[in-house]
Amino acid sequence: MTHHQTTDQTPVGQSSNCLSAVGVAKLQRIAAQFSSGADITAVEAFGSGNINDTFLVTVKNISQPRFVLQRINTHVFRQPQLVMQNMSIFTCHVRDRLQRSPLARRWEVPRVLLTHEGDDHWIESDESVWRAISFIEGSESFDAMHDVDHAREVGYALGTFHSLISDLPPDQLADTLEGFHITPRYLQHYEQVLATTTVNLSSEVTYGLQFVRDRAEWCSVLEHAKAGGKLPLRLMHGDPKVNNVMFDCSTGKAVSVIDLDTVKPGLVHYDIGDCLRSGCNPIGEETEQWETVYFEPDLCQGILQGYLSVAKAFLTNHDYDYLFDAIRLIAFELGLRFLTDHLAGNVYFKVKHRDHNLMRALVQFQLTQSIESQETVIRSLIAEMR
Ligand code: GN1
Ligand code: MG
Repeated sequence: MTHHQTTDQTPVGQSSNCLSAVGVAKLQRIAAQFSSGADITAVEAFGSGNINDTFLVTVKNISQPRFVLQRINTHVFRQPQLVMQNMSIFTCHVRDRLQRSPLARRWEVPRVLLTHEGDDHWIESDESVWRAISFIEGSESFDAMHDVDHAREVGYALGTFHSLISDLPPDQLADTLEGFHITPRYLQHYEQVLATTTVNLSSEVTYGLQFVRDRAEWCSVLEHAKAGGKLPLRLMHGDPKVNNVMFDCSTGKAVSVIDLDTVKPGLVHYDIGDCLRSGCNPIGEETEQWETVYFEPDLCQGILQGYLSVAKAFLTNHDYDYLFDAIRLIAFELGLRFLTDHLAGNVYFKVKHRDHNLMRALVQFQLTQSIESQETVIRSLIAEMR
């Protein structure tokens, strides 16, 4: 069990002890920019994101004793102002909507905290970019799901998230990460990196290369459906992995989806695929025992039931037709992204050791294979829910 609000991390390729890398005094000074004058009592490293650096700040303030401080990874998010602009448009829209038509249960939207000058981010003298977000008190997140009820709640959370933005026109949000989840673009980049890599082509790497080759043609499936007008461009979360869903500590109900960096135009299929690839892998994406990874169809059914209890209202027949491909594709795509980063020398995702991204790639490929081998079961449980 974890207690983190995950989001992405550090300067590209750096390993994880970001607290000592930045320095406590400097962190306290940056945190004070967002604390509205309240004294800072603690700053600790927080969460397990792969891109940004995340800290939990404790302040002497009874109504809001904690907030989340993050250094935005500007190698990944090259226009951090646009990320913050999207976040503001999103949170304003959802707050307004919830005020007009409240849900029958607790639902929270993270708040962007402003600096003393009223800005939504702070630029340090070393040009690092920082922002602060409210901590959802009395909530927690989990890296793995315990049971089908939990899975239904995760699905409900994603459905609620999509439903609350279904009336916000996609063109109102900027594209803050060009090419994100466009699988054929990742494949193109992979081929470029492969042509010049100096990484040792071990048997595991060779296995990965063959795995990609065998699926290269199919991997444009969602992009083709989008280009052919079958799947509409909508707003998406972009990264709804299972530990980005917050649960109320006392009721055990989902209360929020956090990590709003990649809320932008895209396909809801990317989100459904990402939620399922992270939620239905009980061993988790960081295991070193990649051969034992499997996709659990009961959890998949639970997530989809929860999701569809809300999303049935806006999904089309074509949307259902591409659900299986979405589940298979996003696991494969993440494996491809990890393998590419391994071949490139670990320049995008934070790593703890040299072969970390290779291990992560093998985990996602094993998951993809498990999804493929259960195609009939997964397709029939989708068919039953239509
Ligand atoms: C990254 O940093 P984090 O954990 O929130 C990545 C996601 C991946 C995820 C895999 C912007 O998210 O796409 O699914 O790692 N985010 C970005 O754990 O690339
Ligand atoms: Mg993220």
